[in-house]
Amino acid sequence: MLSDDFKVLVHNAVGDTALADAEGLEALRVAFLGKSGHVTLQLKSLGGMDPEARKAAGAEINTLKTLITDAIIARRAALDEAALAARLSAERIDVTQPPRPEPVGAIHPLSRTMEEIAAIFGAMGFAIKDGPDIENDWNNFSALNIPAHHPARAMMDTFYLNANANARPAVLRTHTSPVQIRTMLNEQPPIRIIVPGRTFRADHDATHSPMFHQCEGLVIGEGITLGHLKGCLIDFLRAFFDNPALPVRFRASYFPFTEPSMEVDIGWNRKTGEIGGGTDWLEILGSGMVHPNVLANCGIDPRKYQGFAFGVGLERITMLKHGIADLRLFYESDVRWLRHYGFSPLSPASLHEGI
Ligand code: 2NL
Repeated sequence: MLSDDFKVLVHNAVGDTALADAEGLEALRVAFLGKSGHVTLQLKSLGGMDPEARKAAGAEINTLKTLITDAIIARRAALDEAALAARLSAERIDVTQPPRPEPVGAIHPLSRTMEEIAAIFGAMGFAIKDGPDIENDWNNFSALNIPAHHPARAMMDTFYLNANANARPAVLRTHTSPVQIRTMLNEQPPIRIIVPGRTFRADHDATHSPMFHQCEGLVIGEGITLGHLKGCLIDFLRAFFDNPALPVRFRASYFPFTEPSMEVDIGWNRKTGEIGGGTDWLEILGSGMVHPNVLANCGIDPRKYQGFAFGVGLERITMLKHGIADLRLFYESDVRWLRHYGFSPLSPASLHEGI
């Protein structure tokens, strides 16, 4: 027979579960169901009873065991649910709240100019090429018909790497032309490419940086003429400066790698700085028909193929287009300058509504 004490103990404990927290609940579980808990001890005492009594007592102990076990499980579930509800309400987020203003980055004016040039020449069917900053002197000078003692090759003007008497000198490219040389060596005409990129010259003052940017262009095909060069560059300049009536002038000049060579000027007003107005001329790029020696150096037969090329300084046209006065600020990574002169990353360059 079970003692009344045990029954009272179980019924009181079941009442206590309603009040217990997680720790109290665990203490109750150990006190009744643990190795030497009340229920466990009662079950052990069955061994000393005769079979009839054992049957009746066993059934009763198990009923009481189920009572306390169920009460503990139910209370634990209620405590877990309350803890979850408390967390959910403490960590609540309002997904309908409008976003706080976040700082938005800006596209650097030089990057913007490169994107605009890519959009304009892309529409004319040009591909974009790039190549290494470190070149050999054949790609940078010799292939371009630049003679051995030309001033551009002097240590004063060009950065040489590993300069010693035995090694073939490596140079930081002084223009992007070596990429066009590589292209002519590796591909057959027709060729229609632009090459934007970093270039280097040993020059440093208010208007010159030792690292600057250029974009050169090259068109090679059968029957390419000066007329193609003029049409292409007039279209480019009018699109870039967003002025369909921009005056453009071609003026005879000299480069070792082109024959004939021409400098290209645009109309402006020297007093106000306005591009397209006034009666003054401003030099903007260099161009010419590719010299037959350059074609031959690259394995292209100058009797079969002709071409034109041009080169433009990106800092200069960017400063002119946007009224930027100081070249040095291009490279200072000053976010205040960038916020002022930079462009939204959300409206990339396109010809959709003019550049
Ligand atoms: C300038 C002048 C120019 C070229 C660059 C070129 C490249 C090859 C062959 C022939 Cl591979 N020409 N490039 C031609 C004429 C002028 O740039 O004053 N740039 C800022």
